[in-house]
Amino acid sequence: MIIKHLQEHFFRELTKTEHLEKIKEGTLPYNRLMSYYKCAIMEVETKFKVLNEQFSLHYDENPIEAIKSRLKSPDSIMKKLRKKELPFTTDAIEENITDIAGIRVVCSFEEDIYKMADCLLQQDDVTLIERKDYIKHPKESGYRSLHLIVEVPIFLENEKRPMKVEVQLRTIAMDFWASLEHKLRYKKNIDAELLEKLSVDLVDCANKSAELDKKMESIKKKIERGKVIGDDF
Ligand code: 0O2
Repeated sequence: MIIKHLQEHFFRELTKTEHLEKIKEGTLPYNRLMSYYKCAIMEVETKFKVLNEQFSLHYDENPIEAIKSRLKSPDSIMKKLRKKELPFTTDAIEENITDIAGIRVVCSFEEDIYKMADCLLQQDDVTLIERKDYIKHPKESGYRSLHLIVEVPIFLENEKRPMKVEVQLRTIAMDFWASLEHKLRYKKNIDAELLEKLSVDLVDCANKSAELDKKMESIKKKIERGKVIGDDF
């Protein structure tokens, strides 16, 4: 009786350890890949910080207000793989999901967005994979931002590895709008009629905030011209 009990206990412990080993084996390549994406985020983030520093030194202006970065969560990765009907493998992740590493660059003015994007893309270790201009062509929701998928090398101990990073560039106003709209998009159990009404209100807000961006930029340009000419404007 005791022997049987011990045998069962031993077997349970054995399967527990085997299970743990299997999980460890499975998560190692995933964790490794995620750490590569983290390195790629650091590389691109540094590029933007350097550009901001240089603009501050040469032109006495800071085109970048904030830089935010995130690694896509395992949950969101799983959802995306399922949606695309892809296997849960690191190869499938790397080949098909381009926004595992995400960087959001928030600028004060629209022209800074294009300036920063051009400066990044001019660098000889940056390859443009895809560009989506939702500022010139806003989404139906009202969403505006410039999206770039770029590939940058990360330098490991014995290897140089190209990694994809999604860069979203937007103004403060675009960012403010997108975070509010994001709240609505992910709100569960919201009444359909209210959802429709709020979506219409948000499109209206997006148009107004685009107008505001334009007006502020035109004032900024007049101030700059005024600085050079030295008279009133
Ligand atoms: P999260 O939580 O920000 O990561 P994709 O689904 O990425 O393969 P798609 O639809 O062509 O393909 O990508 P898109 O539209 O170029 O960019 C997707 C990302 O842009 C989203 O990521 C959002 O961050 C942002 N985005 C796009 N459209 C909207 C919008 O209407 N409102 C807001 N608030 N953000 C938007 P995720 O993965 O959807 O979400």
